[in-house]
Amino acid sequence: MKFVDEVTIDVAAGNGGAGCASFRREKFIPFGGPDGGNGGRGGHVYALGDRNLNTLVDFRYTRRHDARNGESGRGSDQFGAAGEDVVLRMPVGTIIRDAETEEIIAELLEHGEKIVLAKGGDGGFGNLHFKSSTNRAPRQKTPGWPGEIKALKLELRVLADVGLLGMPNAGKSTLITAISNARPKIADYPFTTLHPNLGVVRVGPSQSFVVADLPGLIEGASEGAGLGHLFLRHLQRTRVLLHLVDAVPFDENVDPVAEVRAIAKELKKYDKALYEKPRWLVLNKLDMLPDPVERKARVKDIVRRLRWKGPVFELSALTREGCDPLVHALYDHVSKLNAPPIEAPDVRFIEETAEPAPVEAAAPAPRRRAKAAPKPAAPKDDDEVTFVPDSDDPRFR
Ligand SMILES: Nc1nc2c(ncn2[C@@H]2O[C@H](COP(=O)(O)OP(=O)(O)OP(=O)(O)O)[C@@H](O)[C@H]2O)c(=O)[nH]1
Ligand SMILES: [Mg+2]
Repeated sequence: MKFVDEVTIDVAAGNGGAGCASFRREKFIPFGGPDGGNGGRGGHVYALGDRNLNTLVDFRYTRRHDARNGESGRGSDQFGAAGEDVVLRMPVGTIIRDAETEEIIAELLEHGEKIVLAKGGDGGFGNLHFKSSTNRAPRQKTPGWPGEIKALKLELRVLADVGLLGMPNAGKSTLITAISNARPKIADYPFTTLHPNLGVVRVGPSQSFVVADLPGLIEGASEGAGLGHLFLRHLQRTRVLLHLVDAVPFDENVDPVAEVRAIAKELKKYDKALYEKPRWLVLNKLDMLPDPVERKARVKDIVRRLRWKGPVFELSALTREGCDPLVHALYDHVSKLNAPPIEAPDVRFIEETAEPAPVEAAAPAPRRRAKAAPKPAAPKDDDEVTFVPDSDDPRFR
């Protein structure tokens, strides 16, 4: 399916139906009174988050979405029916902006999240609404209110915990295939991957996180080289970036250190916040160096020349060597950030345990008071009420 992550659409909610001015007319019923009903509400346009969708392609072909108008009111006390609503299903992770002001209207972050994009107009009042004791034959009626019309820009940013970043052929798709359930195309030519692929990594029965495999990024992407750099938006919601590098390039002239620097530069050009996100270095294709001494020297050399301070992982996505420690480290990192904040203890319980004495001392007091002034028994029934004359009342002296 075609992957589309940016579209502009128009939505129009329904207009409210007009109110009706009418009078009851029947044989032998003179002055039947007003019976014109109100108009119905126009249909709303909603957006609904759907985790089963992963592209905005449907909106590329259908650009305008109109809800139905409300029905007009009719005579004989008939109110108009409300217009049918329109529900637009969008992938989870969609950002909805006003196309003119660029202001964010909503972000769909959960499956089933429903928000109103355009509100339908209210129906007008029929003359029945205006009747009163002083105005018994009103002829007023009002037209319905117009529905909202909006031009919207939809942008999809996939929701993933971990993003894969690297030059083409670094082995990003091979890595996501090795650790998750995703099966993207893998080939030894650049730009095999053309759109983001998501994969769920299962660490335990109920422990998992989501990884996003992205197309390759190359130097000059900000000027449009390769596939450009706009797909980097899909990394903006991730918790950590895995910077994959082919540590043993086939071509002797290719320097992995220069490649890492080039990608970091492109990242900075696209978005400073993305550049400052936690980024882990993953040295891939180390199965090409079977000698442990040589391998160690290569890793050390790359890390030293990069002056890399963050975490470094040695990997072979093809043989799956080194994948387990990486997956566990990622899960620890992601689950720590996703964990709900620890709630402050309930103050009521703190007070109770700190001062137990006053509660005991105060306890007998109400019992004594109850003895001194016993409550008169409540009368069971109205018939049983006995009248006790009040001695202060002058009428009984
Ligand atoms: N020897 C070896 N080859 C690998 C390893 N990982 C990936 N490859 C090979 O490298 C080539 C490119 O792998 P991909 O996973 O398609 O690379 P990619 O980063 O997704 O590339 P693009 O989608 O084009 O950006 C394939 O031929 C893989 O078989 C590895 O750990 N060792
Ligand atoms: Mg790929």
